Amino acid sequence: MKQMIKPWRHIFKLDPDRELDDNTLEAVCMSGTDAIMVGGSSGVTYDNTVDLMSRVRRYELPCVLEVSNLEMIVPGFDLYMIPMVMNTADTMWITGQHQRAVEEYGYMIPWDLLIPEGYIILNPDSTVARVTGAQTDLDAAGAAAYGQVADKLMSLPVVYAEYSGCFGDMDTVKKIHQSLHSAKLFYGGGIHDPETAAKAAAVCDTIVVGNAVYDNLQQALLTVKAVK
Ligand code: 1GP
Repeated sequence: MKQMIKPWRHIFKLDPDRELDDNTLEAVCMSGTDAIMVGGSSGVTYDNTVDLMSRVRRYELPCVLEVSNLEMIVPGFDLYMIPMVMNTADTMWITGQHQRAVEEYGYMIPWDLLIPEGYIILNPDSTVARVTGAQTDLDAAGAAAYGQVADKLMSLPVVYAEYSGCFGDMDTVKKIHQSLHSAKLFYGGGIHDPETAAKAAAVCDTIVVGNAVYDNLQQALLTVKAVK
């Protein structure tokens, strides 16, 4: 099952806390993207996660949950991505929430379906940076060192360079990518058209497109063909 993520080049990330009409959802799910990731940094609940999952389930593509709080854990996804924030001093976001989740739900966790992600949060103005207390003031070498901690010390299968809301510094992303040995690099942040998609895809394994779905659907859809 975990091999599923290997060839993924493109993912649309949908936020359960944001409205998406049926036509838009259909266009996104039929776009040729490799997977839908359900996740968000605020306002995500059990109810709105179940609702979005069941709507995505009408289509054949993989549907994965990126777990950012305990309330949103819903059974029935193909995979569960588990962020561990590399660049925070707040252990709640490294192992704290995870420990609570295992203590509470350990007996029913489908371990084979879990994929931990080493998150490197690089946009100081993003909600996720604020919520996790991420120390975003990193140069390329500093960010790449976190990538190596995730990959080589912690053996995490995915490193996620997260610029949520703004298009990042591609030199930094490239440096992270070059420093990884086994982990796959996901990049997300500010991809809003084919050009930004191609630039990001050139320096990572998998691009993640979020806001563009809500802001400019037609351009968002074009990001798929730009990288596949
Ligand atoms: C957010 O990395 C994703 O977690 C995608 O970012 O919303 O800026 O596309 P955008």
